[in-house]
Amino acid sequence: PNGGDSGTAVVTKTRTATKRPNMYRVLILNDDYTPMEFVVHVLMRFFQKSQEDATRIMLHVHTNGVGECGVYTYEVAETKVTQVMDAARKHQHPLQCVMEKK
Ligand code: TYC
Repeated sequence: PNGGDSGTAVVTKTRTATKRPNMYRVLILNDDYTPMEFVVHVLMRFFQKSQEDATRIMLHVHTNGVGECGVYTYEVAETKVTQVMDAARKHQHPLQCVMEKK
């Protein structure tokens, strides 16, 4: 009657891509030599922090040894780390910046 079709249908459901990307924390580390003003400048320039937030983060790192600059996708975090390390090297400061998976 229906041309030999056994009646089995293939149903394909599409699913909206909602997978969240892996996120990475960008951290700066304390050292004894990098000037406080340079760290504040870096936080304002590369992490869009206000003067007040930048100062708060810098003092947190100065006191605790490490602090968070922001959380980004892999490529953005990698770019931020490179920008900070390049600026530090250019000014001959030992400031260290790293990223870690959240
Ligand atoms: N400890 C530095 C000083 O006393 C200031 C400093 C703060 C350096 C934060 C690095 O990530 C840093 N000049």
